[in-house]
Amino acid sequence: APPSGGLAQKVPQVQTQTLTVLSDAGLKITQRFGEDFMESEYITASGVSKEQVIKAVKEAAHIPRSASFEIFNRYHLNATDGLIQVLYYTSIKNLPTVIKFAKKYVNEELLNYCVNLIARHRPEYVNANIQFPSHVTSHPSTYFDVSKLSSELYNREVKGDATKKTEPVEIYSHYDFTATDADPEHFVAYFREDVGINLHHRHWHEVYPNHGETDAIVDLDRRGELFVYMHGQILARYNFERLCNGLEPVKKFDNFKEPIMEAYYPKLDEASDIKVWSPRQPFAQLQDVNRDGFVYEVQDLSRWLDRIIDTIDRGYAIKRLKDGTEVPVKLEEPHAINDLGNTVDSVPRLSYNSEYYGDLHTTGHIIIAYCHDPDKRFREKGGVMGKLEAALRDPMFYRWHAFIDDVLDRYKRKLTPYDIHDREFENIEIDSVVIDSGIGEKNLIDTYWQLDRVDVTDGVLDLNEVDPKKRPSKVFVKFNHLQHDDFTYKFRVYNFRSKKTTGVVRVFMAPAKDETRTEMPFNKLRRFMIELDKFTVELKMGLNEFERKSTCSSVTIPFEQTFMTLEKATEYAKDEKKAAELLSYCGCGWPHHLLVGRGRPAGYPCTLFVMITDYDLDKVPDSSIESCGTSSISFCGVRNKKYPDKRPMGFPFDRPIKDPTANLKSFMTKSQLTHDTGVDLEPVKNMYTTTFKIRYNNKTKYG
Ligand code: CUO
Repeated sequence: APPSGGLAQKVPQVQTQTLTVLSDAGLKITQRFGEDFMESEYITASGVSKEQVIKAVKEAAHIPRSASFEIFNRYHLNATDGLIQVLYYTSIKNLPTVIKFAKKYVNEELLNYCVNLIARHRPEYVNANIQFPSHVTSHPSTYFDVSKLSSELYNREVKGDATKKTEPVEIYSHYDFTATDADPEHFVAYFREDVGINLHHRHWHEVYPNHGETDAIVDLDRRGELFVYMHGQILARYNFERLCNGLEPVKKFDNFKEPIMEAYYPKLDEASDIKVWSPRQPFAQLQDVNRDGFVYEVQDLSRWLDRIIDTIDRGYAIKRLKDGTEVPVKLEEPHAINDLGNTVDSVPRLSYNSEYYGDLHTTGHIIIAYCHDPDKRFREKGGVMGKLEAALRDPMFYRWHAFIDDVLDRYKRKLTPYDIHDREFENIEIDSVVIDSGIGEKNLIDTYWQLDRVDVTDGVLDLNEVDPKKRPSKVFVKFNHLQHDDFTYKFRVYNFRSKKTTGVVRVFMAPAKDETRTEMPFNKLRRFMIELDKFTVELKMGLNEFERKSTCSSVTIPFEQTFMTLEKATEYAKDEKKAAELLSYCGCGWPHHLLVGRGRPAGYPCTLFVMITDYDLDKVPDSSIESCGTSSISFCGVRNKKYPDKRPMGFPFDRPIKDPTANLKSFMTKSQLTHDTGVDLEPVKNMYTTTFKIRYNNKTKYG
């Protein structure tokens, strides 16, 4: 039972709100499963003491309930360490009690984060393929314009008859309600403000947190490298979208004194109307932040940056050991990119030296999030850059991450280019690859808008508190998002070996030309390369003709998974067969509706690149690249297993080639040279490239 006395008096009690997002599907389902598991074999013998629970809750309660919990804010994160450990190690039987107890005292968003984190990591949930509902279903006002909902419900209350009151409510959230095309940045708002990509981003950081004392949660295989790769891929995709819309690629933000031209007015709130996110006007400037008990200095960004650049250039890091001594460590493959990613992010437990290299990435997020009111003289809340679930909405997210990406790419630029042994899979030849979307013309994909709806009942009505006879049975939000036709890749591949063999097929795309309508040299193009798919294929001797559906992509997850409701999650949890089918089914993954970018009405020319590598060399013991899964192994790995591909992430585009003028075609020759200088220009036949078009239709289909 919860203790009485000191703690209870210090912390304000929960305020009851009916029409805001009070109910938390994450918590609800944990309680439910907690009860279910009481009877099951999952009961663990281990547990934590009552004193440990109280200590952890006290620490977490230092963050006021009225605060907007920010995952990029290390003061907030420090407060979660104990609670995460307690939730991770307490027995499943006691979990509901501990959560209920913490809920009384702890900032709700903070607790939600901790619960989600353990939901992603506790073996009991992971092994049983337990799904948790999507954050949008419990917090719709964070993603949609739900302002019409209260008037809708009020009108019913006043005008409606008794029967009407229980009918489902449907409100429409316009997809571009935050600005107009007078602001060129708004051309790509449909991408930045897409609900699916924001959900993916939040989920990714819950799967790969950068803080905490629990190794099982933090010290995950190739975490730092995946941080670099996944965010790099978001940038490549954003740049593709910008080029489709006639905008230049995003400009990195590396001059901390420069005014920020890009404004952002989010018009959304977090969970309740008292936590509205603040806008940022054009020409804002970074300033030291000193408010709410936390201090961040702009100068620190420059200090840490210099130290990181110095480390990359010298090839040695100053590693701090547990006993406090410092030793030089050589930056070597394959570990260095992972360690650098963890150092820049930064993960105190995994950084080379968090005292020396600081916290470059997350501090940037927070300083940008507060630049409109750094000392709180206007009592303003933070901007979206401090929040996982909304940071991608802000144009500054991409400028900041283009900077971070460039810092880490500096290391990649120092690596020896791949030689023929890295690139070639001898006697495997790709004859052709064709994209077929079933419209007659090959190598053409159509895009358009799709009207869909999501069930947010759990997020807007606390069902336990409202009389079922008086509340709508369901609440839906209708919204538009970009969509593309499903398509199939058709492969013809020869295996000239003397036995059958397994290959890893790696599929990428990029814009055919840059913003100046010029073909890009390889060393520029490589950072525009978008991973579309990665899968294994058995190649018999001779000719192999096989197909792969776009819906199988190793990067994306299906719509229903991005928008998983509590109802669906519960249904899956109860049906063992279904749960088994949905192996590794989880909300982390790029939304499938954005597998490819928007294109242009006349058809936007793109480059398709395919490479087949040797599975015997690439495979990872105790992990696997699924043949056609519903999870995003490329962006999220495999739950509680090793990252399933031994190659550096983004291979073969993760590092430059020697000749700065060489293009993709040259990269695909044995010598990698542009001009015939008497050396071998023979093609590497396990690689293939062709062009295709994405045709944008400005019309809406119904989902
Ligand atoms: Cu995901 Cu800056 O890391 O947002």
